[in-house]
Amino acid sequence: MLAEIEKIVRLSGKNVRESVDFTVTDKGTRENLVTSADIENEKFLKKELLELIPGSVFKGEEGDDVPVAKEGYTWIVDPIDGTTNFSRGIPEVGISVALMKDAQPYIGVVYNPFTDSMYTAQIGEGAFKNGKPIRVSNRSFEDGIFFTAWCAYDKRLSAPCFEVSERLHPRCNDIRRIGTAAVELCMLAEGAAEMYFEIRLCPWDFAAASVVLFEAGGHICSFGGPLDYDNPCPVIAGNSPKNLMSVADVVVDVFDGKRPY
Ligand code: LIP
Repeated sequence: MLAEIEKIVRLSGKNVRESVDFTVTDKGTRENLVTSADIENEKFLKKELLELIPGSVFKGEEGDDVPVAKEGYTWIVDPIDGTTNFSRGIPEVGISVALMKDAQPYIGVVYNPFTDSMYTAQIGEGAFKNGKPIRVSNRSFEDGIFFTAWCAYDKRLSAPCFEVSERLHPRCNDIRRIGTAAVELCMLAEGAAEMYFEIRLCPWDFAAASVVLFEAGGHICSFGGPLDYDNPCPVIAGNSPKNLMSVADVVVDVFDGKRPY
């Protein structure tokens, strides 16, 4: 099953990489963009993945936001994670496909077609990048790279997100903002970075990468509890429980222990 999903995602990546005359519109705010390539790729992935598992449910960012099935298989798909990057020719994007089994994460595939980086994982079978096993690093917080963002889609939340960065930056090695949660979380899985925080992500941004990171020995959760695979939620991740908690403690303090939405 994983090999067949990888083949479909790789083919979709070729389509995205070769997309040139795409149109760009927004989804309500000037920062929340969608391109015709996103929409076309979601249509392609929906057709191929539903044919792969007849009777499965498809949950996608561009028009297919349905509940995860409590029993059986559900696809959670972001056809282009990092749409703003893609729309500007910044080659940091991830095609993200998760397969849930009885509402639990089962398989995750994240592919950057511009760097030909294929991250794959199945629960209990390990995590891989281009077929080679990957594992989180054992770096300390002080040596850690912290991936984060400042809530471009809802700038009322930007100030506290910057406060989290301001409080953590002196304690860690440095901060990065790549612009695609799926790829950033996979970079934690391969040991390129150590901590992650975003105050508001949708399930299709993190579902596939959460399987890759978990199978690579990483840790990921939401604000004081498990990830929500049905609704937008905060996401905190780390290469170790200690490093994850060092981020979570600051996040909880800055947001007064209350999720802002
Ligand atoms: C994006 C995420 C990114 C986040 C953006 C956006 P999209 O996904 O991957 O990390 O900061 O706000 O949600 O919208 O490009 O699929």
